[in-house]
Amino acid sequence: MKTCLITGATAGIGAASARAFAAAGWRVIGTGRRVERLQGLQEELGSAFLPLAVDMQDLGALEDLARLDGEWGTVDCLINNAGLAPPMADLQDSEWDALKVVLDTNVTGLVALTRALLPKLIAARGSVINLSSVAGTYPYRGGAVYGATKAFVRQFSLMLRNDLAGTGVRVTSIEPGMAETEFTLVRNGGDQAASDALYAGLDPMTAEDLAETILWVASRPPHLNINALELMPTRQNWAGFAMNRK
Ligand code: 8X3
Repeated sequence: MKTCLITGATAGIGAASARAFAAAGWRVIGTGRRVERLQGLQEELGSAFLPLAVDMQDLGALEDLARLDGEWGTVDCLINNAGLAPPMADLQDSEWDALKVVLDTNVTGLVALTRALLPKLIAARGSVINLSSVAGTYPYRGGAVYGATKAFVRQFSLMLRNDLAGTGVRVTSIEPGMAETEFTLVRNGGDQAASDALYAGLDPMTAEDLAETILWVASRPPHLNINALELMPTRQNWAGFAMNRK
């Protein structure tokens, strides 16, 4: 039986992935900050799920996570899902504390955990699946730091493949557009009405859409590496260039 480690398993794409992988016969280590959410998943998924309270900003906790041994000591697939966006704001109007949490979580924590887990992943000839975003490729106003962290995740994924050449470890960057999860709620400070308004009439992707995709990527045969995968709802596309006339 294979084991995957999913960060940010408390909600959204992470929780849906935990369910999808468990249903496909994987054992799942799920991490997050909200312990009661993880316990709820454990009640649902039973002994196939190991909940671990881990904050991606706590580098010591990430090292401990990578040192897990015994029954849960093997990791065949790392799903770096934990991530968030600061409130939409031009950088000149942004709050540093909010940006720092995002940088620490989306970039520093992701790199630290991946690096710490590589010996296990190499031993397992496993895979790393990183959650980037379309925001890493296509700029929009008010998302400079968020988009830049996701561009980092994409390029980190591609270049990590080079470092891992010959090990059999596969690396994928998943780049979703609009998916209706708690993402927007977190971004806008908990305003459910604003989140509902953003997704209204858009038929956005769901956490389950993404979980199915991630499971599909993880289930490809060992000779096949999906480098990057960009997904959008059919009703989302590109806005073009803005002009600022004098
Ligand atoms: C977020 C994607 O399209 O909502 O990662 O900016 S989008």
